[in-house]
Amino acid sequence: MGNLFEKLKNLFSTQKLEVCMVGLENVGKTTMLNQLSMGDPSFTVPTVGLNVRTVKKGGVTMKIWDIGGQVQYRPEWGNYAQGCDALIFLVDTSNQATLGTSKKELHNLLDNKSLRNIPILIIGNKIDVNPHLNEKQLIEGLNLDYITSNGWAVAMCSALTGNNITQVVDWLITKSKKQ
Ligand code: G3D
Repeated sequence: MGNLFEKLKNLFSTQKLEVCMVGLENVGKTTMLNQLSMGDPSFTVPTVGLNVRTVKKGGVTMKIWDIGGQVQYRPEWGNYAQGCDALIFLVDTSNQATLGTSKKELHNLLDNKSLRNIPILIIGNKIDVNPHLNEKQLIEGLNLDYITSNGWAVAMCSALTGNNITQVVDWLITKSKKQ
């Protein structure tokens, strides 16, 4: 009986996920948000330095916060990330010159103790541009092996062409919660 009740509860409950998406300016966050909500009657709240959109994927209602990447917005990343279930950190793989700054900002963000257990998806974006960093170079360049308390994964994709976006969606779905 208990088992049946659990099954019925699961059937009628909705899965939800709140995601914070950050990264330096011009890495492709807004393009990614557009790509994720393509074909979805999504709900947008445009604000200066911030986009929030609700999209539904694989039965999961996802609220995605796209936070500005300019220097003045970076200290705010942690405040938004704290209330989220998952974090997306975008990097432009075609711009090796900004990799060091991305590394610094990622580790600054994760120094925040309240983000210790939040799962992170590192997106190596713009792989349609050549040359671009490969996954190994991205992992080394961002010192990801030093991130031990957060579960992290890497997805190499192109927000512009949609290449490998399913990898991003699949990762997000696995982080959803029954409500
Ligand atoms: P941001 O929100 O992180 O600041 P945007 O970045 O989404 O505004 O993207 C910045 C620029 O990068 C845009 O070009 C956008 O089209 C481009 N871009 C985003 N993702 C990709 C990608 O995967 N591949 C390529 N080739 N370009 C991408 P413009 O010219 O409009 O400034």
